[in-house]
Amino acid sequence: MTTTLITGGTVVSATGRNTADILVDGERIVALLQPGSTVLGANLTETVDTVIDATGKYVIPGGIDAHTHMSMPFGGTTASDDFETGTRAAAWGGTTTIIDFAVQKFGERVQDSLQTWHDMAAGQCAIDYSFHQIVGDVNDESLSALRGLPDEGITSFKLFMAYPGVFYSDDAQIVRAMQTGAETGLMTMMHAENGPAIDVLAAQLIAQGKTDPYYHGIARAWQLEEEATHRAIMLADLTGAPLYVVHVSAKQAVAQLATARDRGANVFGETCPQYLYLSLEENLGAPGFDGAKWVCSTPLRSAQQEHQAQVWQALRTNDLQMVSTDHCPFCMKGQKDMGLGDFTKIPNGIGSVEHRMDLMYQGVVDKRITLERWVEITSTTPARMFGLYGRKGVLAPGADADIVIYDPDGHTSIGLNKTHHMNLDHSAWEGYEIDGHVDTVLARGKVVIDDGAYHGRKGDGSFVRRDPCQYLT
Ligand code: DUC
Ligand code: ZN
Ligand code: ZN
Repeated sequence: MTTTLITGGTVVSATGRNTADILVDGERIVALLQPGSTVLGANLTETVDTVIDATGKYVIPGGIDAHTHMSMPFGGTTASDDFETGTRAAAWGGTTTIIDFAVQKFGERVQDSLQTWHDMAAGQCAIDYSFHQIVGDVNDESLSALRGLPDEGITSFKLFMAYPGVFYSDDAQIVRAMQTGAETGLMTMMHAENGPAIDVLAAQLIAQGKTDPYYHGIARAWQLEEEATHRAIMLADLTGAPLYVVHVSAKQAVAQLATARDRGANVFGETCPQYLYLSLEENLGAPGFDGAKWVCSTPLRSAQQEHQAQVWQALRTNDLQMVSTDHCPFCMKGQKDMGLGDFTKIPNGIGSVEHRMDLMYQGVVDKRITLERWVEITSTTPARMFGLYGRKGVLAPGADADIVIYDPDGHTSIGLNKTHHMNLDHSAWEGYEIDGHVDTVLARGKVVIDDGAYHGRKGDGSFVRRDPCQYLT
């Protein structure tokens, strides 16, 4: 077993920071020590295999991105990152675990879809991974299959109130699935947008000749996110299901979640970097077809309506608990351009898996969140939310040695194809400058990123079985 000592860094957790050395043996952390500690009279720096000097840097638990879609089939095409390229890019950005979505399509068995995702990921990943289960066809058979998910190490499933005819579940299906989830100890994850209403508005806009990417954001109006969020909360209340609302973007949806949480409901919400930084006007409304880069759902919201500030505030006050990416990349050429002349045909999704840790660190620099909250919303809470805490999301003896050494004096220019590692012909984040830098990444004890180079291999990452949500009694 290889031993590694990370010395002199500021170890940051969700609750505080202090100077400590971290001793890693093989894949696990074995001790946090006073700097310069000796063991049986010997200085550890002389006895371990590798010493990493983290002086002047932050040492944090590896990022956990709980919402990615590698190789996701969508709108007649497939997300451009597969498990190999997507997890390697994640590692570059300081993310050491992803939770992706196995997709049950209409007419398919849940078990078969899960097996398909296992087959796609096995032996391909640079970092550890797990799955949520998308249920795209709620029926007696799929509900029965949900009951078997905990035995597979999967403790969450996702429903869609959007995309009629594709992934959509109606209210009757949602109630039945939530009842099953509540009985089985599964977290219900919800894409909360009123899909049938969106489709009416979208068809009307197209008929009026309003075909540009900008109108994607008009069709998917905030009222339809607020309404669906409210309905999901009420159905969760009715059935006793814990609820996790994905990719929250509208301030009105945030308010719905806050109200439910204030009365003690087991309701949680995530947002994504795009809803904190990007907007309907500037991005979806970019000249020509460029706005297609930012077509994702829920959509970017209007800067004039101040959604971004409210979403940042909700992150600060824990009305929203965590930040995932909803990484679902599509190239402009050959994929997004399927929607030239009709925004409804643009595949929905943005690629961000590489940039989440940096983009959220910029929130620390800009004084929107604290350093500890950065760790909490990107690692510790995702671990707790999805049953990984103890093994992931924390730097403590016994935990996996998933460790990021982050340089607050470094700099990251996010940019063009040549300077990111996602399988994308553009960047939705081109031009973003970050006042910090991911220096070194250890994934289960192995240095996978250091000195601007990737040292990992596909197959380094393994499937991780999850416990139920650790916020629930
Ligand atoms: N939203 C996206 O932007 N892409 C994939 C699916 C989704 O809900
Ligand atoms: Zn979604
Ligand atoms: Zn998604």
